[in-house]
Amino acid sequence: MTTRPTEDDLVALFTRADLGGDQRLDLMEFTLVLDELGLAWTRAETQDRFERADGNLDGYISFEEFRAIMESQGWAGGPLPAAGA
Ligand SMILES: [Ca+2]
Repeated sequence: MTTRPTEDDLVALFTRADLGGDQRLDLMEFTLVLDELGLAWTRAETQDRFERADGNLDGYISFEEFRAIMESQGWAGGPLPAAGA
Protein backbone atom coordinates (compact mmCIF):
# COMPACT_ATOMS: atom_id res chain seq x y z
CA MET A 1 0.00 0.00 0.00
CA THR A 2 1.25 3.43 -0.83
CA THR A 3 -1.53 5.35 0.84
CA ARG A 4 -0.20 8.40 2.56
CA PRO A 5 -1.37 8.88 6.13
CA THR A 6 -4.07 11.45 6.59
CA GLU A 7 -4.60 13.76 9.53
CA ASP A 8 -6.99 11.15 10.94
CA ASP A 9 -4.22 8.58 10.73
CA LEU A 10 -1.91 10.91 12.61
CA VAL A 11 -4.53 11.44 15.29
CA ALA A 12 -5.07 7.68 15.59
CA LEU A 13 -1.36 7.03 15.76
CA PHE A 14 -0.90 9.73 18.36
CA THR A 15 -3.82 8.47 20.43
CA ARG A 16 -2.62 4.87 20.37
CA ALA A 17 0.86 5.92 21.48
CA ASP A 18 -0.49 8.21 24.19
CA LEU A 19 -0.64 5.48 26.81
CA GLY A 20 -0.99 8.01 29.60
CA GLY A 21 -4.00 9.56 27.88
CA ASP A 22 -2.69 13.03 28.69
CA GLN A 23 -2.63 14.27 25.09
CA ARG A 24 1.13 14.38 24.94
CA LEU A 25 3.89 11.89 24.29
CA ASP A 26 6.92 11.31 26.43
CA LEU A 27 10.06 9.81 24.95
CA MET A 28 8.91 6.24 25.57
CA GLU A 29 5.56 6.85 23.90
CA PHE A 30 7.28 8.61 21.00
CA THR A 31 9.45 5.52 20.61
CA LEU A 32 6.28 3.42 20.33
CA VAL A 33 5.15 5.58 17.43
CA LEU A 34 8.40 4.94 15.63
CA ASP A 35 8.09 1.21 16.23
CA GLU A 36 4.58 1.28 14.83
CA LEU A 37 5.80 3.10 11.76
CA GLY A 38 8.54 0.53 11.36
CA LEU A 39 11.24 3.13 11.59
CA ALA A 40 14.67 1.94 12.48
CA TRP A 41 15.92 5.01 14.21
CA THR A 42 18.62 4.46 16.75
CA ARG A 43 18.08 5.50 20.32
CA ALA A 44 20.27 8.53 19.74
CA GLU A 45 18.34 9.52 16.60
CA THR A 46 15.06 9.09 18.42
CA GLN A 47 16.25 11.25 21.27
CA ASP A 48 17.52 13.86 18.85
CA ARG A 49 14.23 14.02 16.95
CA PHE A 50 12.25 14.06 20.14
CA GLU A 51 14.19 17.06 21.34
CA ARG A 52 13.80 18.81 17.99
CA ALA A 53 10.07 18.07 17.97
CA ASP A 54 9.60 19.41 21.48
CA GLY A 55 9.25 22.98 20.33
CA ASN A 56 8.28 24.42 23.70
CA LEU A 57 10.87 22.35 25.57
CA ASP A 58 8.42 20.96 28.12
CA GLY A 59 9.73 17.41 27.72
CA TYR A 60 6.61 16.18 25.92
CA ILE A 61 5.39 16.05 22.34
CA SER A 62 1.99 17.63 21.91
CA PHE A 63 -0.14 16.70 18.92
CA GLU A 64 0.84 19.92 17.19
CA GLU A 65 4.49 19.15 17.74
CA PHE A 66 3.90 15.56 16.64
CA ARG A 67 2.21 16.67 13.45
CA ALA A 68 5.02 19.08 12.72
CA ILE A 69 7.68 16.41 12.98
CA MET A 70 5.62 13.96 10.94
CA GLU A 71 5.19 16.59 8.25
CA SER A 72 8.90 17.22 8.31
CA GLN A 73 9.36 13.50 7.67
CA GLY A 74 6.85 13.48 4.83
CA TRP A 75 4.03 11.54 6.53
CA ALA A 76 1.42 14.22 6.80
CA GLY A 77 -1.83 14.09 4.92
CA GLY A 78 -2.26 16.18 1.86
CA PRO A 79 0.19 16.95 -0.91
CA LEU A 80 3.78 17.22 0.11
CA PRO A 81 5.65 20.35 -0.79
CA ALA A 82 8.33 19.80 -3.35
CA ALA A 83 11.60 19.00 -1.68
CA GLY A 84 13.66 22.13 -1.50
CA ALA A 85 16.29 22.84 -4.14
CA1 LIG B 1 6.37 20.04 23.95
